[in-house]
Amino acid sequence: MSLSPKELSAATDAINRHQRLLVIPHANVDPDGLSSALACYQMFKSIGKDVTVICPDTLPESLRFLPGFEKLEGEIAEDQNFVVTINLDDGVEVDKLRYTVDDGKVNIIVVPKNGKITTRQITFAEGERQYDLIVMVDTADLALLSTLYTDHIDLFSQIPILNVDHHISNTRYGQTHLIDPTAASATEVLYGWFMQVPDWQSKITPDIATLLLTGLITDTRSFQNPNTTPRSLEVAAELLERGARQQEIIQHIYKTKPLSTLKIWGRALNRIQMDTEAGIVWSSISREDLQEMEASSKETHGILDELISTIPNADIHVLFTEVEEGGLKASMRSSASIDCSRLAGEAYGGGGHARASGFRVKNYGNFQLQVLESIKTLKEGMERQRKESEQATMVPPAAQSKKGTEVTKATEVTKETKKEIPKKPSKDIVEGITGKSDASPSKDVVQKITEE
Ligand SMILES: [Mn+2]
Repeated sequence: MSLSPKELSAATDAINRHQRLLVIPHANVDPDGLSSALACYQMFKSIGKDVTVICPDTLPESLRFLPGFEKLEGEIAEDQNFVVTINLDDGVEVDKLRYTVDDGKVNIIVVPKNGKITTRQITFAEGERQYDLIVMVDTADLALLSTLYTDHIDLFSQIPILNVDHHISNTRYGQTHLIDPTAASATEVLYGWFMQVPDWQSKITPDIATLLLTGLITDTRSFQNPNTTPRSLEVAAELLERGARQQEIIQHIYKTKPLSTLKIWGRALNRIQMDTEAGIVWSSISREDLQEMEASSKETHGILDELISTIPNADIHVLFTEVEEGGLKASMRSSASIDCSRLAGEAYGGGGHARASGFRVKNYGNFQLQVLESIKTLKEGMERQRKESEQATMVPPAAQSKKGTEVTKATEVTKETKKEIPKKPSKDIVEGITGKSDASPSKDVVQKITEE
């Protein structure tokens, strides 16, 4: 743990000195971000704070098992009240309060019971903000909040920020920092912090332990990634002792897929086609398939990896998906002998990396015929590349320079594959977000006034 006692106590102070906390993880939220935010929510609630916890995306349905998931709000309610104060001196009493709105003006009508109210008794002020501390978790930079930040820049510049993270790239925005780049997950940082505060230690419930372990398991890909340290394993063991429900996490993160996803995978695997001579394996999902399975085109994510592991011996693997907005999208992977970025570019103006690329076709009459047409075009492109490399091996200098580019591309590929693999359960279900803003305090006040 590379956090100093000074840093830890500064963070604890920040929490103790504030009351209305706003907890936010990064957008494109992942299990570590969301678990960290929910763990903060539960811990700070239990010590008597008012806490609002935000999920900057549509709620990922696959993480609904996380304790406190239903507390997540989608929008920052940024009501700043404008307060009109009437000084009730000279024994003036108020009988009624009304307001009217007309011609773009609000008239606040104060009916005195006795006496008279004059303009001299009236003062104005901007009311308190709804939050007095922002707790950012797992977020290397505020820009990663995307529109949640750009829509509320004032809020982020006026309210102090406590920045809790484990990314080495953290830009240290905010006033108080709790950043430990040696931690495998943001939840590991949180665990170290919570354990260090005597009053909080005992408040790590099995629910909070489950949240903290979720971040640790997912950010290390079940302790497979090199960021796993002896400390991470210790933390995991301690969390289990504190009642973290490890089986529940594994079940929901790694073993649960919606029925529609399984059906659409089944359809794709059933449709595998192969041209052994050309070295192509492909499959296709039409719009009718998606409708029939009640699936979305996003659920085809991951099928390509499945194709590759099912039939590894091919030079390219392609998955064609007819997308909702019209046209088709092709995702492609290749062996080292084919540059599939070039293949996609030459054929349909697509692109990507040497071993992972894609392209789109907008206009066609029949999807299945277009798939066959595309396969034919790709085959021609592969043929060209094979001929070229045959020629290149016969001319040493050209071959050498080719080798050079091959190497740089290979490094890109690793990055690309890494990018595509993360288990980021981004589902598109919006629920209960819009309803919540209705409950904002300002509205309550208005209702009270009208009732009277
Ligand atoms: Mn993380």
